[in-house]
Amino acid sequence: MEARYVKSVYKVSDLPRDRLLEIAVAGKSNVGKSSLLNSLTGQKKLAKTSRTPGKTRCLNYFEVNMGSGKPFYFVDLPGYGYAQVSKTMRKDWAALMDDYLMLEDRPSAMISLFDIRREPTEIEAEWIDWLHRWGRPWLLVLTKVDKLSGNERARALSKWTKLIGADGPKPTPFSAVTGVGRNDLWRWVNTVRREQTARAGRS
Ligand SMILES: Nc1nc2c(ncn2[C@@H]2O[C@H](COP(=O)(O)OP(=O)(O)OP(=O)(O)O)[C@@H](O)[C@H]2O)c(=O)[nH]1
Ligand SMILES: [Mg+2]
Repeated sequence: MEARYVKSVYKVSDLPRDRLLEIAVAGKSNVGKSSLLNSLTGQKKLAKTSRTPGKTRCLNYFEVNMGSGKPFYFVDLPGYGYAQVSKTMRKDWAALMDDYLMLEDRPSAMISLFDIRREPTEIEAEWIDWLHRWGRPWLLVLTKVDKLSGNERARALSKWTKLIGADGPKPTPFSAVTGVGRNDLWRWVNTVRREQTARAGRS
């Protein structure tokens, strides 16, 4: 497997036009989006990670080549929800994210990240409702599970499972530190790729 940085997109008119499958990674700033991509690809420095939240202001495209099948993109989305950044910056991100998520043809699928230590709020419930209505494949990933004990982990997992509901995908616990959840994520990504190939073959 090979992964490489392709480009940073600041406005939707600059999106790549090659129509490759596109899997977006979304979540609050500091939740571990870039760390997850580095862990999945086994390249520690692929996506920039930072202790300072809110650094990423654009969509970062990474092309992944699995050796078989078409290459696809992982898209590292800008993290939302940090008060430290200026109002103008926040407005720019929100506009970019809105434009991107309103597109008819992308992303093809979404990995939505939440810190397993945080209690889900109304905002998370609304986001999950949106994902249900969205109609494309999505997965909810609970990050930083290495920070919790087994009991705490189980409790958080059941809370999120309930919030997603029986008609949604099971939440996937993940740690960029221990590698927990990596295989589950790859399995899901490959299912999405297979479904996409099958759909393309039919049309
Ligand atoms: N313990 C632990 N720390 C993690 C994990 N994933 C990320 N971190 C840490 O959390 C911080 C933020 O991680 P990033 O991957 O940069 O988060 P991000 O979501 O890309 O943040 P933005 O780009 O600002 O939106 C870094 O200090 C990481 O080392 C994890 O699974 N376990
Ligand atoms: Mg990041």
